[in-house]
Amino acid sequence: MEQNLKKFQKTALLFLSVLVLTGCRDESKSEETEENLNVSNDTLPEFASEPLVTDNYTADPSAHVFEGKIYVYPSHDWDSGIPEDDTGAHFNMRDYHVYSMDSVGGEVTDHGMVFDVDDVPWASRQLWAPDAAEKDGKYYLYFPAKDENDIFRIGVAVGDSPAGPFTPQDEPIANSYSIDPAVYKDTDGEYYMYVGGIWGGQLQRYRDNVYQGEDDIYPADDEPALNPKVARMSDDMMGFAEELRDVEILDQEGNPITTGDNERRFFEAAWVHKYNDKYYFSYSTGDTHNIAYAIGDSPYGPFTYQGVILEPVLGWTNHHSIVEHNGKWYLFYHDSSLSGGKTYLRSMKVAEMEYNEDGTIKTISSFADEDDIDL
Ligand code: FUB
Repeated sequence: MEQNLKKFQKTALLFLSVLVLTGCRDESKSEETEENLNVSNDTLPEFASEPLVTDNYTADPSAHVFEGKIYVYPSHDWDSGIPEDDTGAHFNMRDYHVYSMDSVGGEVTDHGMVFDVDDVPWASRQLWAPDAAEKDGKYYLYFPAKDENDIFRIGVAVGDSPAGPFTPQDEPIANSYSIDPAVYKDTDGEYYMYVGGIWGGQLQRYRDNVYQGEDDIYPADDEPALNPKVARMSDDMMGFAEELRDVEILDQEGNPITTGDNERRFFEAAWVHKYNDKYYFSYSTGDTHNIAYAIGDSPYGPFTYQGVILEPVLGWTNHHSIVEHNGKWYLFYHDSSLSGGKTYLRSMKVAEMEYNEDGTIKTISSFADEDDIDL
């Protein structure tokens, strides 16, 4: 009973802290108050780890082991002065940097800017969360950006080194849409791209892969939630080998997670990894700020919901990647600690991730001690 009360108090404190420090953002998105936050650092709680980089804001870190090192492909946050709105216009990123480290805890190398939005012929703005893949000695950087019609598409840029530079292609990937590409290389050598994000990520504007127009359309609360999408990549890694299909996320009874189940339904930030021959699909729940995960037997799913990998961080968004290096598993994520709580100025961090014996993942907190959260 006492333990339950403590857990409730901790959760309530954390929730309040996120609301206070990042602004109240409710489901209806009607009361956004988080722009131009000026939270002084002495109001911040203690964090479990430090930002990996402090001379740039970095978010949405996608980590991979290439050539024996950990390479990280983050978004590059900056303060562009664009006011906040419900489409996420204040996330107005315009270029990418690539980072690497020999191992977690080692020096982080900034390989510099690998391309700018002006280098992408089809893109107009908002270079959001990228990911990278290697095949046959070539490196592919996948990224979402808005086209001239303000519609998110997925682009690809190609290079000869994991550190870049990368040359963006003239057109986005055919039949691509929405945001947050994540490319998973399966143990049989096939590659799969997962995409999708609701609200600013525009996934709600599509049905059966067809754009329905600018109006946002959501299923009713008791209907299955909008699903992320997956497609196997073509041999040349420049496109899809098949149509995008739904990634189903089920509850333990085998029923689809519903739209109203905000604690568990998919919002954005898909990632897939394999552990003990099982596929783990992890994602952000968005307005409930969790990194959740579900397990399945195929890269296509369906995936059965298991729980939370990372609790809400300081800042509205939560976005991660998972990588194994030197026999340990790591969760790369971001929070807004370095900017004092500005939700669009984030910093990438890393934590070791551990499994329980049954293959479930131990939940991680980005705070040193949630009891210490100082409101
Ligand atoms: O960084 C811009 C967007 O914020 C990403 O695409 C989302 O996943 C969220 O982190």
